[in-house]
Amino acid sequence: MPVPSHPTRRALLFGAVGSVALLGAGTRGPLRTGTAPRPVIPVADTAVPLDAAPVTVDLGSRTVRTWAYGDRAPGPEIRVTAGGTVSARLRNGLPQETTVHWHGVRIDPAMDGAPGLSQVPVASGDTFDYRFTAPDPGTFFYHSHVGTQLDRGMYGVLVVEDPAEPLGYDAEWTVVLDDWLDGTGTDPDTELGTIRDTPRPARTLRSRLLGGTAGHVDYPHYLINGRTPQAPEEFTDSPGRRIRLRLVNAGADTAFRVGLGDHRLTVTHTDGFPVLPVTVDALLIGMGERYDVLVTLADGVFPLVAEAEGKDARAFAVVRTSGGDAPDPSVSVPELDRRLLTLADLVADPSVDPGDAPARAVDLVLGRGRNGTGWTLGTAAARDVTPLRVPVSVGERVRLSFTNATRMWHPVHLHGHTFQVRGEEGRGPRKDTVIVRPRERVTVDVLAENPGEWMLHCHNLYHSELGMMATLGYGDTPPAAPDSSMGGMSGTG
Ligand SMILES: [Cu+2]
Repeated sequence: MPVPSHPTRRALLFGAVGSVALLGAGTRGPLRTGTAPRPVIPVADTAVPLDAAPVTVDLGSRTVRTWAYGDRAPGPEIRVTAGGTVSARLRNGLPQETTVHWHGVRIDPAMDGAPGLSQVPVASGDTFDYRFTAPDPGTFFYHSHVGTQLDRGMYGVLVVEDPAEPLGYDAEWTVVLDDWLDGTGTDPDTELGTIRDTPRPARTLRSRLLGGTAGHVDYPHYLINGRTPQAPEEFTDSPGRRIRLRLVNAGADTAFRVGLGDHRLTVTHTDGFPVLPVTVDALLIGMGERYDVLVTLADGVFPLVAEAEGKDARAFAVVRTSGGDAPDPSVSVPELDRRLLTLADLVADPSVDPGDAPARAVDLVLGRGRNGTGWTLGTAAARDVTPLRVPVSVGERVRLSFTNATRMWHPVHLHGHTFQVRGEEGRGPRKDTVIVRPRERVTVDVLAENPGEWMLHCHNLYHSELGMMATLGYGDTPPAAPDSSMGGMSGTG
């Protein structure tokens, strides 16, 4: 059994037997390392339990009442080998309906968890079995797609392992970033009401890197793997070892600038897909994005910091390869202000770049609603009209251009696909979530290989709930019946 990297996280192995062998000592695959054994449950062909319920979770320095999958957030880490089957049983113990969305996975629409579009939401007290093939190796995650549930504790990581992993590394750590307010005297539904009713907040959170307003919510806590900076996650290994960090931003309204004191980061993947490796000091990760980086560990005790961009606060963890005191959570990390990864740095590995010219182009606008309230995603002529139907045949490419006509950045996410970002000279990474800053225009090519109706939305949860949500459809599937509440992230209002 592997030695896990998180003391309290449950890792669940299932699917192909190869995934178990990959993690076994003495095999080609990397070991997971850390401070204490983590239970690993080999459950070949057995569903992973996702028990959505109100619980009390321990954030380290305090406990809070929230909703989560099991007794902590993040929920169970699910691992499967590419080509294998993910099988998870959602039991809805919440007082309202829910779904699970498998973010970034090229998935059967019926398993995508888009409420009111591809799935009837799972009622309180009911059970739903998610079962699908995970076609691509990489770092993914799962989360509720109903209402503001994502901004409670309703998320977890899905790692799809490559049976022929080309990267050389000794161990891997999962690093999940989150912004937290639930159970601290407020909750996400209360925040949603405030944002809806006061488009101009008293205190403006601004970021030069994000080109304007950074977010709406000044959260009381920012977390790495569900821990506050006062009681941080501690990753331990040995000097000289090469570690793969799988970074996931599961936040609702916060971009994080990530750096590791006295180390550089070699970026190898974004949103699950490989890029030509690029070495930087820090990177910016928006909600819904993932980055995989390699670090070679130095000798000492180091701060792993995720600055809540524009919010004057941070998430924090400790990386330890020797004895000594842990750094203070407020320690200065010069790497954060050195060479920062940009989108222009990222070029898809040639093995995943689709290349061909698109058959159709669709220009989309990220905008504000009438009178400056709410948020929209649509065409210039009809900014808040959905669904969008694209007349392409399966196998053709669609070019989507996103123009940001607002004063705030938006991480735009497409379900069921990854897209080729078309940056300078047409080069860029494969992604499923891409940051579009104010006044920026970002172009992506989508291979139309998964016909159906798919959600296309801002991954700022409050923007999608307030209308920055569209559906994109192609193929023979007829448009979904309009749902009166499809303007939000949920189908339920
Ligand atoms: Cu947005």
